[in-house]
Amino acid sequence: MPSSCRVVVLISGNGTNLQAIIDGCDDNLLADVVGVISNKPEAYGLIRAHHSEIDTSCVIAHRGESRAQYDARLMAAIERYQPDLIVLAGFMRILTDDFVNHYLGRIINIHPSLLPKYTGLNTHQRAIAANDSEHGASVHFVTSELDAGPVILQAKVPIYEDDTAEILAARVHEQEHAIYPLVVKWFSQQRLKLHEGQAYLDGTLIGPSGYAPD
Ligand code: NHR
Ligand code: GAR
Repeated sequence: MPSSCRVVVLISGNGTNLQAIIDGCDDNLLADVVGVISNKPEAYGLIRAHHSEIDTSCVIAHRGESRAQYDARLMAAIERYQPDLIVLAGFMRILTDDFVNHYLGRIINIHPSLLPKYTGLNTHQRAIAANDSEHGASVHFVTSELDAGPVILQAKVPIYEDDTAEILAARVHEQEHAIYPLVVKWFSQQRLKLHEGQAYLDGTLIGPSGYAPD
């Protein structure tokens, strides 16, 4: 990445993480969101992209289409932008192994839990139901094993007694908006690498709970 890192963001919904990344890219000129792709035409994140004059595409799943067929169309849409980095930001479709392996080391996700806890969906409700005292979000490299790629950075939040899933989600979201742009910046600075299934920052192995300064 000699000049600015070209970033494509995949969304399905509101796009508040997309917004945080757009705003972060405006502040540091290392990364540039060159395209936003949604699998849902009604995703509000598409409007956010328009407001920032970022090109958008929609890749809607056809009835009866296989996951491989969908992912091939998604890949074609992505390739038009010639990205250096693919960012999943509330993208709600599981991706095939072929897709993930094509972009291995260049695709990251933010997941609303302290991985490896609570992979999959409804994470906030599950953390409350388990009586956990803390919860959070994890940015990780995407690998073919769902939500199991190496963690890059986590943020923790407390869970209080009266929390509902909505209140807790809002607390987690605020932290997501802080950590995701930071990870995009590290990647753009070429400080972040995936090597043999493990994540490294500045050549140092990142531990299982993500980067933590000494
Ligand atoms: N794909 C692979 N291969 N690996 C990962 O780690 C991935 C991935 C695709 C998306 C995001 C993930 C999350 O952060 C993500 C990580 C959707 C589902 C899901 O069950 C699960 C995890 C994630 C995203 N999706 C349903 C499906 O059948 C649809 C659910 C819906 O539409 O509401 O694809 O949590
Ligand atoms: C975020 O909380 C993200 O962690 C989560 O969806 C939200 C998207 O919010 N991702 C998943 O649940 C992936 N399965 P946003 O659209 O406002 O960025």
